Amino acid sequence: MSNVERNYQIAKEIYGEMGVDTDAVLKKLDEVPISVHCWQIDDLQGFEFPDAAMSGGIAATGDAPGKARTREEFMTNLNKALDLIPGHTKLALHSTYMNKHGKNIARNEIGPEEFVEWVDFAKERGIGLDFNPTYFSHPDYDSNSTLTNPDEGIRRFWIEHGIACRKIGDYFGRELGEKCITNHWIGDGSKDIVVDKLTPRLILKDSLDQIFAEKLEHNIDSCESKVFGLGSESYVPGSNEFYTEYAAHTGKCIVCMDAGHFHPTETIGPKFSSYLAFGDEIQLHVSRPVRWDSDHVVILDDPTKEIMEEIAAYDAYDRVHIGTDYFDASINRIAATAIGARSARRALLLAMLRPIEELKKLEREGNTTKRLALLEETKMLPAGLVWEYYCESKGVPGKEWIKDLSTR
Ligand code: RNT
Ligand code: ZN
Repeated sequence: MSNVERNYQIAKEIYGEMGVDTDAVLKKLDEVPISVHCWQIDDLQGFEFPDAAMSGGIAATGDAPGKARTREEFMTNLNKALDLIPGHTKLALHSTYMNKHGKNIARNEIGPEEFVEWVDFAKERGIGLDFNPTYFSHPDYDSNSTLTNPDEGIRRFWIEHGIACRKIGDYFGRELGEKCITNHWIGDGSKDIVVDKLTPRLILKDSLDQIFAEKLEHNIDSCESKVFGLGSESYVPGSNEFYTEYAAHTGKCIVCMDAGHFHPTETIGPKFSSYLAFGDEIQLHVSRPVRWDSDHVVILDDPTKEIMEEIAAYDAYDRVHIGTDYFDASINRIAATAIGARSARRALLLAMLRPIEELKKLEREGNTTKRLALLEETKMLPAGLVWEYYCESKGVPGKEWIKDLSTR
């Protein structure tokens, strides 16, 4: 018996005394998909415009060496990162990771052909795919005004892009036998005071109606809100209220909540149950807001734990879709991808290891003292031993992976 296995047996016993079956937890933990974003590997550069600057309220800061410069480097580094991430994984792509095969294809003309290699890759690795239209970082367009643009020609371009992308999502879902979530985020908004906040929202509503007109069997659309962003400090038409209303009234999409897109003291976990109460699904961007930045690498912090606790409390694993979203160019990008995704799954494990039934029972009985006591007592149980065993049993390195991180 290895040390890791021996330690696990001890942990299993301790959790067992609390009424938690660690074997069952690990089986479930491994099945719950976490959608890992691909764009930490190259600071969201993509392959469409390899030299273009990013624009549209999105910025990766830092000068760590090792940003992937070619498709080959990108794939090598992505594989290295995925090798460090246990559990059922989906990979979230942006449209800019297309392969134009040397042709001149505009963003509103893309189709499955530009993503064939990604489907092959996903099949080989046994992972799912999620998708994101890229309504920003286009050298010819102002990213602050896409689906809300009063210019019909420009708005048409972005609507066509949205339509093209969800068809690609449908192709992913069909090919891989696991539904694709196509997430729509726009950076539209205003730096300064806006008097008419209604008109852009009416235009956005019409754009979404056009994008979502066709029902697609293998694709789910989500719309990601933001309260403010870089260059949209004063007004963002795509707010949480807007998309929540849109989803509720049309039933054509679900809402995506990014942990960094709310007021700085607001966390997203407590919001989930309001959506679940109406039978709605939700997409998440697990991220880490720091001051004005919404996208630091995910760590095992309280808001992340709270997100997973809320999912585990309602057994809502198939209704709340977990995805990550962060980009930090100041540290090794392969490691960053792995750190964030591992931390997200670690938070999920911690949440699953709580004696949820017992806690709910105490709550129903009104024993709030014992509820608090139990919550506190469970915090220092040996979850780390369970994690190490989980990694070993999946053939993914446990904490020893950090030995290889010799340089930044
Ligand atoms: C931006 C949103 C969005 C992006 C990705 C790259 O504020 O969070 O999800 O980070 O689409
Ligand atoms: Zn996001």
